[in-house]
Amino acid sequence: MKEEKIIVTSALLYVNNFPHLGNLVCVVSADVYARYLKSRGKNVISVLGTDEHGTTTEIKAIQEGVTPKEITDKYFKIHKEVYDFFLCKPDCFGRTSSKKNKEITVHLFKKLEENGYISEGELEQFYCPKCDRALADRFVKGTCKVCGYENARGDQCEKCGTLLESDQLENPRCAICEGEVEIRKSNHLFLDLPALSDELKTLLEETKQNWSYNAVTMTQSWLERGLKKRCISRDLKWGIPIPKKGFENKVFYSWFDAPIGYMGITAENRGDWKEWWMDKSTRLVQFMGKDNIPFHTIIFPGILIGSKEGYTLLDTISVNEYLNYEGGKFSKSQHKGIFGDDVVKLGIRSDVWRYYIIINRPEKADTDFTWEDFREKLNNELVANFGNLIQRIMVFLKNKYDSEVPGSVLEEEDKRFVSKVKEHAEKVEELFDRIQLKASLKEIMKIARLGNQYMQENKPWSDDVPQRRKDAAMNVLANLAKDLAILVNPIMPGASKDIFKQLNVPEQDWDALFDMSIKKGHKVGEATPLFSKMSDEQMKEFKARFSQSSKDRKEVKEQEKKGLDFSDLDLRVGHIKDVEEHPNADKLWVLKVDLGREERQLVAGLRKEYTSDELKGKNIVVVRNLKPAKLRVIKSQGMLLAGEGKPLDDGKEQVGLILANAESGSPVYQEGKEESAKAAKKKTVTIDELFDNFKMEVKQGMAYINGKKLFADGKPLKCERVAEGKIR
Ligand code: B3M
Ligand code: ZN
Repeated sequence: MKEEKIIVTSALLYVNNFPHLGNLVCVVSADVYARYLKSRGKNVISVLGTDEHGTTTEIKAIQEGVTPKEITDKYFKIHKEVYDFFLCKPDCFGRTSSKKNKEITVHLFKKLEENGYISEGELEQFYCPKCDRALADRFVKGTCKVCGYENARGDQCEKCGTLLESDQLENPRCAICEGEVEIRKSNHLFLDLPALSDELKTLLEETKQNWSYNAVTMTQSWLERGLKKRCISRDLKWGIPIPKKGFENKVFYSWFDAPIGYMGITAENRGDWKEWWMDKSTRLVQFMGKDNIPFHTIIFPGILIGSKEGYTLLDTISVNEYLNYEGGKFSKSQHKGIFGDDVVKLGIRSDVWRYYIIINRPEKADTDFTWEDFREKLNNELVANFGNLIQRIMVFLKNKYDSEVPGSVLEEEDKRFVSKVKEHAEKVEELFDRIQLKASLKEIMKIARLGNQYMQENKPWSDDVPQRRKDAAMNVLANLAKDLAILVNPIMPGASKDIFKQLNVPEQDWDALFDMSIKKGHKVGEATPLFSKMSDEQMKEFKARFSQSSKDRKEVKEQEKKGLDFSDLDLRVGHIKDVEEHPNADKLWVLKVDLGREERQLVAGLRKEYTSDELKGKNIVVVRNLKPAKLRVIKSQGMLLAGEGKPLDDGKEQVGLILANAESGSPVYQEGKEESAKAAKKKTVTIDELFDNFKMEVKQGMAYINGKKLFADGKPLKCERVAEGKIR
């Protein structure tokens, strides 16, 4: 018989942000399960990677003034480092923006079209006349009619969680330029899910015994309510272009190509990818968070079934609920929670995090990360129970036996102990098989507790215990350490490796369990503790560093009051395209300024100092994140920088523009701090904040902020007409 093939996948995390501990639950779980299967000698490949398309990336790119590709490259690297740190070792690792994924996505789309599962239809959609683009859901912001939140996104209100239809969004505006939007009609493509619903029902019925409860209920309710045609095109630039006439300016919805990414990533890594993915007998096991369910149980299988090419379909799905942080959601912008990049720096070994993620795995309900709980589980379980047992075994072998494993005939009580351990180990196996990872780890910890008890009963340190008893017990315990290294390997591969090394035996797989292969006379290696405890102070320090309790929040607020720094300012080079008189203020010009990716309207009080011809065509500097204001009814979206002071010849005071010799859109940075231009900027800065926090001057004709010279594209900013003065 041919050996069964198994593919294990973890959800492909969005690559426009730092992954937090909650995101890592499914990544680590998939890795644990794949490692377990490998230890069992199964024929398995694990797939992991990054989800790179979609609106969030495109918006972030616009905000940061870089290309979506640059954003994804930057975060792809960060994600890779985080997965490495967490010892997640996929066999196939890659990105949904790869060439292979494009090919496969386009291929599947064409098959779906051939088979009649794609239709065209018109959608009413927001359109920004100023940006000249149709606005995909998240490019629209407005006030949520349900809760009144003013910055609700077009698809969902982040505050109350409501999924918004476009008519539930009051006062809609463009998320890029904050301008008013119109409604226009736009042509889109739809996947005919209703036509696939019978086959999707069959898939559910045939495999649901392998699905976690939350996946079954949600999928059932989707199917019962009746599937709708699903729009698979988007008016975005960043994504996989749709190869169809009339859709040249559109890309696939990122949830269309993201799950196909599992195949794309396999193809990136292995020439034989079709042998895995085009074989109905391959078992596909998928791990993810609960918000991803219908995409994996309905849309992705729908795509695969509709292609009629016989792809491997979902067999087993393990969906986790959310891991929250100290009673709330993770939020990088609020400095709330632990993010992958922080974890890497804390000096706590990866296995501890993996242990904690699994022992606290949100399987049936959301769970909470708290630093108290983390410390307690680390100190009282991992160190005091598991680590302690291994440490005691190793230290006794060294001190009492000169590092040589003793041996003696096993007696009744030893055999009883071993068979009890075996019972628990069978449970571990059964629970791993059912992907009950948390319960499985608890069972392993029970074995360690039994080991500690057994050692306590046989007192290898005591002179009152007969030597043959002590020898038998130490032999059993040395073998137990090896068995624990095998059992715990999927969850804590680092510690497992260390135990094998300390025992001075090669790393072993599941089938070596209970083989008693460590024999009398075997020399063991050095004993070193596997984990160390976290002190109360350390815990408190971490807590203060990462949580925003109300006290911390106050501190941050105060800090904000203390001042902004240069990296909070978003200064850009802008090209003056057009100049008009302000209709009702004779000191003001209304400028149209090109900022590279967008155009802004600025009202500037320069009519006394500059003619419109003198302004037109100049490359100036704009504070891009200045709170928009209305100056005599005309909206001003930013402020230009001008100097005011004495000219070179020491003549009369003048006003002169700060000019840049760089392309529009280029970020402005302080001398030697080019990197800071890429930092996340404060959302908006008010005029008062600007003048209260920054010392802005002109010295020898150059522009300075807080004593540092300003640059754009490697060249210093100059002030025309003014040599010494201030910037206003
Ligand atoms: N990127 C959602 C997430 O990061 C989404 C998963 C895609 S799986 C193909 O949680
Ligand atoms: Zn706009």
